[in-house]
Amino acid sequence: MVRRGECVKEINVAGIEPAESEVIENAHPDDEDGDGVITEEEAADALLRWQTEGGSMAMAPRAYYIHLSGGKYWYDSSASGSECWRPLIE
Ligand SMILES: [Ca+2]
Repeated sequence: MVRRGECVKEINVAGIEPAESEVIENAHPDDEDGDGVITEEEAADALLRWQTEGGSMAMAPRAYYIHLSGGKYWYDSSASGSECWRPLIE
């Protein structure tokens, strides 16, 4: 007899590899979903915020630079300020 709530759970095949939506530590402030990738949209949003709302002058161009370098980045705790976020070249 099968009781309610005991149905077989779906196996998440995508869970075998790190999901792209995984939130990383020390995400760039302009990485809106914190997934370790600056998308074109996030880079554009960063530049827009910088220009219209007086956002960080260092962070927005950095976000755009990371986007142009492929989007992925890593956090270098030995650097300072916006330099901490470095493009991840694969
Ligand atoms: Ca992102």
